Amino acid sequence: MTKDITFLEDIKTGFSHSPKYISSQYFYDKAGDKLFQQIMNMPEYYLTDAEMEIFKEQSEAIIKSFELDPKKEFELIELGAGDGKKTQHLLKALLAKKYRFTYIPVDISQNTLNVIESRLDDVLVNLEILPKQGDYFQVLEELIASQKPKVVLFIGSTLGNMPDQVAKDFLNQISAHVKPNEKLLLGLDQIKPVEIVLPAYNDAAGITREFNLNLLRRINRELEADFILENFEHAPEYDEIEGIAKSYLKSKKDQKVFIKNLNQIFHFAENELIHTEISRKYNDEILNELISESGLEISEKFLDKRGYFADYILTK
Ligand code: AVI
Repeated sequence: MTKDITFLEDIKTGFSHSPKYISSQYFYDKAGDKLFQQIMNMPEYYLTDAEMEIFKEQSEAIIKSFELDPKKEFELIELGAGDGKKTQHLLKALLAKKYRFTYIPVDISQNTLNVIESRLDDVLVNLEILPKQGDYFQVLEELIASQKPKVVLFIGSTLGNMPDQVAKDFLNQISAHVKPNEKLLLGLDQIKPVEIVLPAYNDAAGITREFNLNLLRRINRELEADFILENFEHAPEYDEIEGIAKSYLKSKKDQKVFIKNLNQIFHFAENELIHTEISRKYNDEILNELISESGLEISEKFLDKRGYFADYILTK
């Protein structure tokens, strides 16, 4: 209920703003979760394959970089657990090396946690898994009292969906929840040419387009609006100097849309844009600026063979 009111208010605020926007957190309803899974399988969406390759081929070196005491049990906490396909390789390597640890995937969606738990139960029988549903920092707060050392994972370049100031605050918060020498493994897509990045946000099969338009479908359903989806097009952009991909929905014509639950009509001019997402790309300099006040430092960096994606090890 609270969530619905927030959605309603956020849409009102975003559509009353110039330029109009919708927060990218609203992509992820049931249909959006499914579409994102499909995006990850698209040939143009290199991010997943690149990070998968790092986990598949460099898990042993990653584990070394954690600088764990093999005699001590530890907690491996994954923020925004996804489907576990990438993490699975790291977990497997840790088990093979006889590390004793509890894997704690944290996600706001219980459904996501159920999927990951059943997947991992099937492939890694000896894994101790303790899924936690809820807000990342609430869960980290609960775990702060634990005497066991922690390694925190935040992969998939999810940080890139936050504006830099928000990302900075987020990293400061993570740092506040870990002890000296504990590690954060942070997966970040790297800045690269537009010819590679833009297709990842505009796949030929049109899945990302559907993912973006699903926002309007969701507003229609949950807020009783009358968006005609055909009247909007998916319009992504990427500026390789700035290193930020931006997604928009563009109004194909001058039109009015009624949102019943707000009892309000919104006007969209021809070619008017609704901003729906940023996906920042990084380099070491940008990351160093983001962590400059956090007490975290880059201690290692693992790249895929093409140098598209990096998993950084940050140490407090
Ligand atoms: C979840 N996140 C890192 C994805 C990204 O690449 O920004 C979401 C996404 N949006 C469109 N395609 C994928």
